[in-house]
Amino acid sequence: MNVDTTKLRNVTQKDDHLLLDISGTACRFHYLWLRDNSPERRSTNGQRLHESNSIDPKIRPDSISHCTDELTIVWSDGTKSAYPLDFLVSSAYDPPPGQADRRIAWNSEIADRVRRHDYDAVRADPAALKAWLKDAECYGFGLLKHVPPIEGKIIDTVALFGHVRETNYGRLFDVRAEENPDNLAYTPAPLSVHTDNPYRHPCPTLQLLHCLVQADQGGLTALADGFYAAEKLRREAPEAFTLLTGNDVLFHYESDDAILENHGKIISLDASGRPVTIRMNNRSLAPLRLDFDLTLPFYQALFEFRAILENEKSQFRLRLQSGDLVVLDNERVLHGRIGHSVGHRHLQGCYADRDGLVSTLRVLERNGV
Ligand code: OGA
Ligand code: NM2
Ligand code: ZN
Repeated sequence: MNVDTTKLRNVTQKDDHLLLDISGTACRFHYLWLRDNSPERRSTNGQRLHESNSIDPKIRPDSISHCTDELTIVWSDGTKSAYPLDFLVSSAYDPPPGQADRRIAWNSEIADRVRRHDYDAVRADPAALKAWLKDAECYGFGLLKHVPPIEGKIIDTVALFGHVRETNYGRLFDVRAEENPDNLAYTPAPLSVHTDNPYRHPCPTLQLLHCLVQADQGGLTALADGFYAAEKLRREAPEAFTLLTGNDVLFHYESDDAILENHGKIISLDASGRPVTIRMNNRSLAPLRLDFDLTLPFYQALFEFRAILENEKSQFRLRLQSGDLVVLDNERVLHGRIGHSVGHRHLQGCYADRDGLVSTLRVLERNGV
């Protein structure tokens, strides 16, 4: 509804609600809801200044008046509320609002339109920062070029939108081949696409990887959109989809100084059935302990999902160059390493929180950047 041309035409009092005619559209609001959401009882930052359960659920208006852009109610408890029409339109719940979905699913075809953002531009120009963060929100990843390939620069990059999430791996970690690796990550071997740290609770929602030294050969980075793959699985193998969305698995990690466990669905759905969280990490998936009769079908479902994710047609592949940095939604976009890396490939990584990134993006949007 266009708020500028929208008019409050008529108001009809019903038993427990008001029926509004807003430019010809009928829209209902309960009295309890109206009294609870009275703009007068909100602070300027939107915080409610009263306890909702102190309101009599049977509260009724004593009198109602309106003009084309405001509704005014004097309540039976003696208080008065004035509702600007734009507030009523933007908060309407009849019918319930569809959830805005900013996510754009992708597969290998994204290669032609992936934007390479520039570190200096993102640091200096809020519009460039916004464009990079928006990619992270919509596609689940954002690529930055020309981040000086200096140890620790990744920490300064996180500061552009939020805070580092420190874990048992430290504030940042190095990914390079080591003498006595305790993790497949620290070898030149390929890594199947995965999300990091599904054994942590809560699981870090963002991961950043910064390339200091690129591989001479091999060691390509593969990214795959877990939401795209989940929808493809739902269409092509609905039984597999049901198994992966309906059963918890356990992820486990153990080292000298940490024992970490968390469980959850490989694909979690929100209340409207849309994928919200993907957990996938072959290295740290604990032995399955499902019902005996579910075990083989579950393996099959897992392999079907992995086949989609590992198919080249689902992946965006690139060789990270020195100075490249990628921010990933670690509950959506899986990452992996393809081919044996040759040379002194060296990445630094760290974790961070998605809500911090989205908050920075929203503030930029609110400021009209
Ligand atoms: C990891 C990892 C990426 C890479 O260590 O978990 O994903 O390209 N590394 O080495
Ligand atoms: N490293 C790179 O989540 C994982 O266990 C993947 C994480 C060791 C911090 C590896
Ligand atoms: Zn990883």
